[in-house]
Amino acid sequence: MAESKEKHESGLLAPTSYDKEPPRDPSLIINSKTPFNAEPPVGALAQSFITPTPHFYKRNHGPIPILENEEEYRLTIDGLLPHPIKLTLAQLKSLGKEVVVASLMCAGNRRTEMSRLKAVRGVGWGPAAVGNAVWGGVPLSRVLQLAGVSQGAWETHSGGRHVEFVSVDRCKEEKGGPYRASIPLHMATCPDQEVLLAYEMNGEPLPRDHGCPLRAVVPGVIGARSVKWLDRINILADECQGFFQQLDYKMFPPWVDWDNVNWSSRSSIQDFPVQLAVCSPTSKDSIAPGSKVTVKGYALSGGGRKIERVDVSVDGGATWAEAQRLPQEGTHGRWAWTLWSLSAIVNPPCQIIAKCVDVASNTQPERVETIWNLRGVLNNSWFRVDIEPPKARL
Ligand SMILES: Nc1nc2c(c(=O)[nH]1)N[C@H]1C(S)=C(S)[C@@H](COP(=O)(O)O)O[C@H]1N2
Ligand SMILES: [Mo]
Repeated sequence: MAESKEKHESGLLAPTSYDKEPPRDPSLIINSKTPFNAEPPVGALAQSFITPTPHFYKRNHGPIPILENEEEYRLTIDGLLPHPIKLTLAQLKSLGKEVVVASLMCAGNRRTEMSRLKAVRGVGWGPAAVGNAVWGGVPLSRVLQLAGVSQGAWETHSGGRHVEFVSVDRCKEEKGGPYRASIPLHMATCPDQEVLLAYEMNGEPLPRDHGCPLRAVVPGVIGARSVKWLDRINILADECQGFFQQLDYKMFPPWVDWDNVNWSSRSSIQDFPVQLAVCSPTSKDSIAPGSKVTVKGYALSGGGRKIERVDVSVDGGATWAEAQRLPQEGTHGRWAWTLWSLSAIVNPPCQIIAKCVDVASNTQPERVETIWNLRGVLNNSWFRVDIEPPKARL
């Protein structure tokens, strides 16, 4: 089909069908095949501070774009600029590489758990729509400065201006148009926010599933704003008007449903809240009463807030102990998750519960009921795992 060969200004091709998808790790749990949405078994996550790329969750809204020739790639920067500018990958790389260790998390992480209470719309996700990677690329603030958009000078008194990332993938929600999303201009121009235009993931060129050749990585913010396969960046007077910014990824109270939802009444989500999961044991592990187990998991918070404390109960909340936060490898800033563990004697049947607090003393809600929302986003309620003893042999 000629259409499937349509090349965008960036040199990226956007297939209309799913017959040219990249190979994927067979251990991934597939939540939707087309578009491809998958997460690793949750137990794999607590095994390493850096999530190996094959195990990193994959969240897509259309077929994966293709770059046939790296030299043809062009990133356009446009919008309110007096003249659009175009940059090759080599030009972007010549601006100097920075490395940021940052966790990405989908706003739909733990959606399946929320939908058990009452159905929500959206792809089901377990607790592994999150990962921590080493991203290599050029700081967005540096690229914008080159384009003449610097901190302060371009901001209005009321804030308001945004930086929009536009891809080429064909999304149903955008009626076949590309995925796009925006972040506030002050976030994009501030070097301390460490927003990257990444061309490397875990020391390798960005793989196709994760945005080859160039993606935004917006640390501390829901994954939806870290747009993959960048075609262009627009400086806008206002927020992006696309589906994923206006009609999705907003948080509503539990009493709002599809018959009375008013999307324009709510802000689009940027920073994610404090979140955690128990990675092991899982409810599939039967454990003999009196066994010593190591309870392990991840915890993270948005906006660069580190984790201050992780509390664990192995008796359904009757008693609590503080988990040990694991020392993290190498140099990293404030955007990475915290892995934690606690050894305890368990007496199944029992419920393991974990909850955490970030450095701003933000806590997690005890019950999912209090934060149920129609799109099933930001389920950060206390994490509960029911453990059964082995079945008695007859
Ligand atoms: N172009 C494009 N960018 C995108 C998406 C997409 O479907 N298309 N999905 C977003 C969402 S919702 C998430 S959670 C992250 C997932 O990134 P990953 O697949 O590298 O884990 O990418 C974001 N960027
Ligand atoms: Mo997402």
